[in-house]
Amino acid sequence: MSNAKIAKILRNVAAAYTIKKIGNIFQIRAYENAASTIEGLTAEIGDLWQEGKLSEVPNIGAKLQEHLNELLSTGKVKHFKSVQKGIPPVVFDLLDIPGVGPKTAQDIARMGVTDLADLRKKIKTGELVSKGFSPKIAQKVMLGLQSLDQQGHRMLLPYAAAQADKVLSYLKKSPDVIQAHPLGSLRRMAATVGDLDFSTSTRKSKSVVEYFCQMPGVVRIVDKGENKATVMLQNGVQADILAGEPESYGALLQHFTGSKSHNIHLRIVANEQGYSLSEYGVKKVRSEELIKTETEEELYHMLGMQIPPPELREDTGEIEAALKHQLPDLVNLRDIKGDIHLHSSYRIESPSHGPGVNPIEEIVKRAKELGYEYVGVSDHPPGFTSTSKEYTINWTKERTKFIQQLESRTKGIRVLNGLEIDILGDGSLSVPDEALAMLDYCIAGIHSGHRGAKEEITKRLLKALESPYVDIISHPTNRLINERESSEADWEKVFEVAAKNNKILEINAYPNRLDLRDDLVREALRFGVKFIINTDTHEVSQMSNMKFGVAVARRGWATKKDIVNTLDWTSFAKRFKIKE
Ligand code: DGT
Ligand code: CA
Ligand code: CA
Repeated sequence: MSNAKIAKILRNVAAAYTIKKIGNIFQIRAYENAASTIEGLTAEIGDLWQEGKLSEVPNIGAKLQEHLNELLSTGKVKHFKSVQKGIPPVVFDLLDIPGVGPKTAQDIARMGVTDLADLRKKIKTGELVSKGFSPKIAQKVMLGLQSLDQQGHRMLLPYAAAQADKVLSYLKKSPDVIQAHPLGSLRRMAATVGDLDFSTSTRKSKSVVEYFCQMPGVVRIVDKGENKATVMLQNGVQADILAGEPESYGALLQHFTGSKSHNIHLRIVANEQGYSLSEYGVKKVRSEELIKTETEEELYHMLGMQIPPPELREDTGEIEAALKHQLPDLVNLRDIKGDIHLHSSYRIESPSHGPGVNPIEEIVKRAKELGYEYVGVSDHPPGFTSTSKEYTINWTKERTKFIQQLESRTKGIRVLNGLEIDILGDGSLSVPDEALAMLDYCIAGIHSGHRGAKEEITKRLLKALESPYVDIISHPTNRLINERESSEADWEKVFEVAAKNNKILEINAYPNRLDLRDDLVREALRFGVKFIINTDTHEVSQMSNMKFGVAVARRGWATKKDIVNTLDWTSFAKRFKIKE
């Protein structure tokens, strides 16, 4: 059972609780949070279950573990069934439409709609409206249906990487395979990946293709030729292989890395120089003579270019820059000196935000293992909306003391005291200034009303950027990949003010966020905006997601000097006005 399927089952339970008005808000949130967590996992939940590691997954409590155990061993859960009893199944399909909640879904079901196709028809023909359904809502539902179509089923990058690793280790076991690489959008580190692409260098293309098709987990061979094949895997992932001779492996790597638009442009450049490029090698157009390109480097050098890092190969100027030998020196994972958006299990009383799994001490230990010079814990504080001002101030005081004590007895790394607070509906902050003044740094983010009008979102962000206490804006667009679109805002204005006020925008490395998006990173750089790459970890193993955030920065053409957590401790402390 795929992670997406399990997440959907949990969301259905949350919806059923809401529809039947059973359970409380915390139970409903628990199911929703578990679903989001599972969607963002790198590993298959079924694998974790088999390895007895369900308890290590954040947001999955004891009761839920029991339910998942029943689900994965029997295929169904008695409790889920009883909760959903009496609700027409179509309601749960309708909930997949963006913008359709339990109430609208029920209204639509009551009109006799049987499935999504039927709904589409009944809106188009006007049947729904003629039966008394609100024309305004019908129009909204239609838009939702359209964006549902566009969503498709693209994999999150870390998930794709983990699945590709399995295929790759299988390929490398074949004695006929000289080299094997995962290519396509995965090598370019795009935020989502449509299908997996593999290249192999071999003297025996046909037998390698055969070997690939016999891989455990292949449920269907979609297409098979002499040197290539496409298969469908058990987990619903499609994988392509392209095999070639070692002498022209460079051309194969280049071709199958893409992107398509990069390739098309590169072929034009090659033609202008009298060459013809293809996945099979490089030829001189006149003589038809094949030129050896064992490596990708040889191929690009032959064209008189620098080698564009795969992350840049989207034909957005990298070919021109490479021809002029003016490619930027992109930031690298090894440049990163700290991670300061991390959630711990420190006592929080915030009904809308979940805590992390691990105590602060474990986070610090992991940060040391990663070789960081500093680490910052940024829990969600109790906000104005849930508690009194005095309570928040006292809570922050106590936590500050706790972290300062931990810092004073910790060697080899600096431990920083931060919080991730909310930018409220009117742009004000969820925590009083007296509390913010105690912190080493403050991250502020929008955590509600993401679908607000462009002007509203812009106003909220701009107001937060004017606060002297705010250092960083977390996950600025608030998109959740495959779930929620980016909020709309006047990004140019936001970037202009961020740069002017010396504020930092976060590149959030969490798998289904990767936010600020790569295209906006590039735009923000033009305004001189600085970034920080954080993992937004809720369980320590997620601290390894840093590389995916770095990939976003690279895809946005960012260099080391654009990213503040590449600074060493002394410079970082100065930047944040923290006592050294
Ligand atoms: P995806 O799978 O949608 O995430 O994106 P890609 O980039 O992995 O695309 P895919 O799997 O269709 O193809 C892999 C690479 O093969 C692509 O990045 C470039 C190359 N390629 C595919 N189709 C064409 C084409 O029509 N022309 C050229 N020149 N290259 C192509
Ligand atoms: Ca692909
Ligand atoms: Ca492909």
